[in-house]
Amino acid sequence: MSSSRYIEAKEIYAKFGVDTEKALQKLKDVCISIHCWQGDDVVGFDGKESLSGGIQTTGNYIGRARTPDELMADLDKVLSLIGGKKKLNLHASYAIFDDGETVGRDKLEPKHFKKWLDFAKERNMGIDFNPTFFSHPMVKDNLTLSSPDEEVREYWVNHGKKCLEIAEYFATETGVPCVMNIWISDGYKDIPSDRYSPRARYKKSLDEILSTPYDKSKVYITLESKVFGIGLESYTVGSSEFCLSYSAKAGITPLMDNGHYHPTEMVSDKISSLLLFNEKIALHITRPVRWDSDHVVLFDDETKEIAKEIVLNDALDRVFIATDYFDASINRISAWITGVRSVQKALLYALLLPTNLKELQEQNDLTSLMVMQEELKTAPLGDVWNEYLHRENVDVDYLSQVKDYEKMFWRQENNEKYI
Ligand code: RNT
Ligand code: ZN
Repeated sequence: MSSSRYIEAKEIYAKFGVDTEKALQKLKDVCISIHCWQGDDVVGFDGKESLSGGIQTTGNYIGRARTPDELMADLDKVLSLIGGKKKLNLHASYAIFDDGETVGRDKLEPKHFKKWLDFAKERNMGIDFNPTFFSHPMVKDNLTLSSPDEEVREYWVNHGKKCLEIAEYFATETGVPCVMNIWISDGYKDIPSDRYSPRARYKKSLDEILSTPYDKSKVYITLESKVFGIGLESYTVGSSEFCLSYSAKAGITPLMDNGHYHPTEMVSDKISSLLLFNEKIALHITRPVRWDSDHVVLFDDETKEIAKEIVLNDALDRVFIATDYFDASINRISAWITGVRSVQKALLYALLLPTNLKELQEQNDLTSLMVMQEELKTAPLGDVWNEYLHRENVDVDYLSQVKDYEKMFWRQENNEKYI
């Protein structure tokens, strides 16, 4: 039964011309691809190399998942406290090997992800996938697909090809298309003498990876750009211009991570342009604080504005939405949930906007537009949000559950994970 607060909120929104039932219905079907790497600080299982690639997790809060079983258990806790449709977003570095087995990333096979497939299938989820072009001894001089060393470049091309096969396997086995995202951190700390050749080699490598036959109805290849990384401040090979041009030319899907631009550049402003020229686009939703810091996503202005661009342009079925943040300074499970819920809450916020906002702009009634947008900020979104969670059979309060989970582990396992 709906709460009296929801019933009242429904009436308030109706006065704005908004149907809360429709909004709730739409939100139910939006799929969020949940990144697995929040649970273990992006370490992975295929070698336990320390994190490289110009990205950094900070904090030493207890409870980092150290094994596939721990990560899966933590993910289950997260999934139990998030409503809506979900997909699992895996990195190749999360391959699970049999005891004693070691396999190079250029030789990975579907069987190394069978446990993840079973995990996802049991939970009715599709899987998205990412080749891992970082945290590995074959990253030489901070270069992979753009390396002048043919042995290095070839190794990573083979990794990309293997991942494409694995992505198709996930899609076939789950029956849900797999988004395979390519991101490399290749670049230089200081001013390069040649910006052209590394990009030419990256282009060639991508062409080689894409020459692997694959079923385009099953796998969507996305390409993620970036402006800089730690130790890669002066030049990144996979810049925005490179990635957008390559995607357009090769007919793959561009991916924007909202931490990967200059601080006053907004991804919310870029979405409409990409929608005009691409059937599908992809997003990594994160929260950059002063730089690409990958803070936990909050229900903040830019997240709302991103959601607004997706919803008001009627593009919910054209945007692959994934989360991408990693915070090790607070309980990781709570961080995971806060971030995904914030994305969903922002989408609900956008779904509860009156459609006539666009008309006000067309009529140049910018006065009403400002007033309406301000009034809507304090409309009773929280009551509709709680109703959404209630209908999804998910508790509003996740904090106490996360704390209980933390305590339980602490007691039961006596417990290295929480030391
Ligand atoms: C890094 C990129 C990339 C990674 C993940 C782990 O800046 O955002 O998407 O965060 O692939
Ligand atoms: Zn990203």
